[in-house]
Amino acid sequence: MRRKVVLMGDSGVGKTTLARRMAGLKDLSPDMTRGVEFYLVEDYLLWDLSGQEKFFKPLEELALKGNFVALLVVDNTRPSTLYSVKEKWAKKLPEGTVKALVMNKIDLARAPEEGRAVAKELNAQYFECSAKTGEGVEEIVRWLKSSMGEDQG
Ligand SMILES: Nc1nc2c(ncn2[C@@H]2O[C@H](COP(=O)(O)OP(=O)(O)OP(=O)(O)O)[C@@H](O)[C@H]2O)c(=O)[nH]1
Ligand SMILES: [Mg+2]
Repeated sequence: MRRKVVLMGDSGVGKTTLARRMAGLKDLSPDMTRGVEFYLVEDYLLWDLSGQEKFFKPLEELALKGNFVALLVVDNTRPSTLYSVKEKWAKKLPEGTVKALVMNKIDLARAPEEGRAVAKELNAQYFECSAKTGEGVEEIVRWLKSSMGEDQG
């Protein structure tokens, strides 16, 4: 059975780019997601959701159903996107959801320390990566594999 991974975070943080990178696609150049796109990574189905409320809202209930691992994606160059993860996206997750905070776009700037602190607060794993260059992405895939056994079954 394939397992479910849900990508969440504000529009433009790089969810689709990351999903395509994880899926091994050569063409990373994304359009803004209008709803949800699906990508297959090994045995996992990634749900790449729009970061825009108007597209996300109608899908929310369906997207967050069943057991899944959540990747909460932040744009390293935009502190507001870290705030959104903490105050908005993480709050949508059912109690006990296995999750990681992913600081993306580290090719553009050094990751601030706050990311790690927020991850700790949320009881989330912490990663830094660049979906663009691929740096740090393998670690996330490895973690996904190891964490799939940890959820509620
Ligand atoms: N420099 C850099 N740019 C990136 C990186 N990841 C994504 N981008 C760029 O950021 C922009 C937004 O990326 P998307 O992947 O479409 O963002 P998204 O989170 O899927 O956005 P929505 O679909 O609107 O929710 C694009 O121009 C990407 O090329 C990265 O790691 N580094
Ligand atoms: Mg997208």
